[in-house]
Amino acid sequence: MSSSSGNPKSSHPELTPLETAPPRVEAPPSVSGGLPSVLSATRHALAEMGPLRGTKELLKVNQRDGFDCPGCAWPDPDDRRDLVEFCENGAKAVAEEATTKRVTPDFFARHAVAELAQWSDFEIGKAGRLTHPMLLREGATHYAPVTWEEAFDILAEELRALPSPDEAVFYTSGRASNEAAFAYQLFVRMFGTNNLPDCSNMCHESSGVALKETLGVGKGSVSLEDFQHADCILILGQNPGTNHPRMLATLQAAAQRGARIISLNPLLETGLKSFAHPQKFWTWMGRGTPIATLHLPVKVNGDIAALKGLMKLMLEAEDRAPGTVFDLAFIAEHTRGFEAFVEALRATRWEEILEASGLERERLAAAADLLIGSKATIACWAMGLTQQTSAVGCIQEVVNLLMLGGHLGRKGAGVCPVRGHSNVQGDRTMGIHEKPGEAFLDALQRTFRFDPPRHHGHDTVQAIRAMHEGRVGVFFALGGNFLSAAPDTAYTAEALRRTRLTAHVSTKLNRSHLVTGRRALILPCLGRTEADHQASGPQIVSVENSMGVISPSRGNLAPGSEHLRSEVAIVAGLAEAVLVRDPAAPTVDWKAWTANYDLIRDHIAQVVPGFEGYNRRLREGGFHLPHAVRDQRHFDTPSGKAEFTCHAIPHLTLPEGGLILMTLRSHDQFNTTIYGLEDRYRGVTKGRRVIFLNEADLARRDLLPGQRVDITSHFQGETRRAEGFFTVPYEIPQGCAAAYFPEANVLVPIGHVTGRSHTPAYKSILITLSPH
Ligand SMILES: Nc1nc2c(c(=O)[nH]1)N[C@H]1C(S)=C(S)[C@@H](COP(=O)(O)OP(=O)(O)OC[C@H]3O[C@@H](n4cnc5c(=O)[nH]c(N)nc54)[C@H](O)[C@@H]3O)O[C@H]1N2
Ligand SMILES: Nc1nc2c(c(=O)[nH]1)N[C@H]1C(S)=C(S)[C@@H](COP(=O)(O)OP(=O)(O)OC[C@H]3O[C@@H](n4cnc5c(=O)[nH]c(N)nc54)[C@H](O)[C@@H]3O)O[C@H]1N2
Ligand SMILES: [Mo]
Repeated sequence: MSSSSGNPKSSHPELTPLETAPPRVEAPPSVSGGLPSVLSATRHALAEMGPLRGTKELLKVNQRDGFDCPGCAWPDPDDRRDLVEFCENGAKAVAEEATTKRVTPDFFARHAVAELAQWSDFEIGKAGRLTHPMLLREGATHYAPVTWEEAFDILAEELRALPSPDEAVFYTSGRASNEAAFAYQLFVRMFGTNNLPDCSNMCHESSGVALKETLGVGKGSVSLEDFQHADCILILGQNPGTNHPRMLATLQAAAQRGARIISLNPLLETGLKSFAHPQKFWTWMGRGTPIATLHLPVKVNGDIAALKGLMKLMLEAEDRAPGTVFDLAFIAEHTRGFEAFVEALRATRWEEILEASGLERERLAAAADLLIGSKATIACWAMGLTQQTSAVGCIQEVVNLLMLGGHLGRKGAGVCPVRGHSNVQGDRTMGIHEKPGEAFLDALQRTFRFDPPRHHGHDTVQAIRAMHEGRVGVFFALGGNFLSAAPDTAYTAEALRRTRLTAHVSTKLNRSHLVTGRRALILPCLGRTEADHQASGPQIVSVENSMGVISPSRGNLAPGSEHLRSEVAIVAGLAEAVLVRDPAAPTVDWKAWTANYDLIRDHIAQVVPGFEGYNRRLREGGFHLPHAVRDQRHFDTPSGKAEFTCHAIPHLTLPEGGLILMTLRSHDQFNTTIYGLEDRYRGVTKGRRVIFLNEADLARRDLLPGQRVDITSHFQGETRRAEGFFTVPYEIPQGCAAAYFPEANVLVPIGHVTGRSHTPAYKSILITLSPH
């Protein structure tokens, strides 16, 4: 197979257009946050919302009576009543949603779908909020307005006509509230399938799999308070300055009281160099607080080797002075597999470690010293680990490292996968999962008296393949931008085109609305910032952050249009239209659920452990879900112990002259939503179609800085191409390259997934370059 992105006019509506002018490139700044953050946030807020709405909204983010930030999943301090937690990228997320611009039926009448596809993702997003349900009829060139009833009828007609419920796919992005997510998965299972792929499949799935196997719980084991007690904090494959800016305030406080912070990342990200809290005026003038004590510039995909190097050094120190490095009591009482693990570690050769990690032994030794000296270590990670070729093994090596020192179920220590979307963790807790657990299904069966399907459904990559093979008639998405977030853009586009109907519940226009099945629906919904008024009065929803804390969220803005419906109301409307009523069977009163979300929460409390007294505790401000490892040092694995595991160092065979490419986020985007064209912390502005390369790699290929290149990816004899990327010389290990998501997604082979989590290996793509 070979696909290419020319980008070129209408023949490739799925791809982002080429950029003809080169971006501006400067040296990256040495301090993050500070005044530039405030200015950037203010500019976005003013441009989208105007002065009044803008200020009002920013003051409501993450406050007890306000809404949960639609940005990332980093937790809020427990007492947030008198604190306005300012965050530049949170402000942009709010501005993007609370914009006063509108995408009306008139907009769709003026712009054909084919024309919109020529716009950049930035331009598409800036068009504004969707206002009406819209239908793209078969063969039509333009979307036209429909009523909600017509929209539900079309969905019911198509869904009921399927030969099997398994020929429908129901995707979820991680912004859906707990209430919407619970109602949605219930509807989908009553309809008869577990085809519930979600953005988690592309995100932290590897963390869930890795942690469940070794520790018995697929979630992080630390709370925010632990950061006040940690001696050492590892930040692995994560760029918090951009993607979790509020985490920098936590890290700053830790650094100021003397905690050591180690960054393992091919890039020295600006947020990890130094941070000036945008709210603490006196630090603006200064140089900020240094964050990372030590930076390890690991090669892309070299983390297993690096972690083994660190653990080998710890083992050598333990051999020299037994009982001083390892927590032997913890290991004996709570773990299994220690001897085999140590044996494998001893057998791992230093040459292999140094070659695969690209790190010097001295640097590793400096980091190992910090780890050895730490009584409480936290390991944080994000996509730099989860989207590698051996992601599950890599995360399990992180677990090994913590177990050696007993850093689990101890104050100031533990695992901290830092989640992406603001409620991605909650959606999973609510049952958005293509492989639901038996206990969860049993609880659904008991509570709602129906037989939920027991066979597993499609994850994201399987869903794309099934669509491509013509085995799916209807693709429905609760949020997100499936086309642009998924791997292998051209393949995914073809997959979507082969369905009969694609339908998206969305706040804003995106490329997934432009590459469709035979028919397509856009169902516009309320966002987090907007007041949700139903028959019983104003509603609150709830979300779970990255540390298992459930909080209420209440929007306060007037809805962007009178035709918007809440996600709960849309799911309920869909269920009423689609599910065939058996008068004898007890059914869900979907209308009552829509009228009063308390009823949904009462049912959640019956099905999901940890949600007893849900409504009461939510109104008291929220609550922590129990966590067996954190609370009781209990490991819910089959053996009842935390498991040491052994993993080989992965070796990728590069093509001649090849590089390994990671795809990542700029400072000015939220996933596929492009806020602007400024990657300020990497010094690149006014353009996104860039590829970051080591100067030696440029020279070796006779390429100049700022020259345009075409990128070819290689996988099992297949090639894929993306054209017209400007080279940017950058401090990145030799042999490695970086480009932005979603521009580079066309290069990610559909079959290139991490072993057991089936996550696309977005961070390990084998490429070659040629002049454009
Ligand atoms: N403003 C903003 N906030 C966001 C998002 C956003 O797009 N914008 N997205 C949200 C979502 S859904 C998520 S999942 C998170 C994502 O948050 P991150 O995971 O921080 O996002 P990425 O940009 O994918 O960057 C990952 C980091 O991994 C590093 N990396 C890449 N490959 C490797 C490797 O092989 N080894 C190591 N050690 N590091 C590597 C990169 O250099 C980069 O610093 O952020 C969430 N928050
Ligand atoms: N190459 C590459 N690809 C990646 C990644 C990568 O690092 N590299 N990261 C992956 C990761 S971690 C993730 S999480 C996925 C993200 O995948 P998705 O979650 O599918 O993508 P988003 O870009 O976050 O979705 C944006 C759209 O969501 C809609 N939206 C926003 N707010 C709401 C809301 O409140 N309700 C509803 N119903 N809709 C709303 C808007 O219409 C907006 O256009 O992408 C993955 N893709
Ligand atoms: Mo994510």
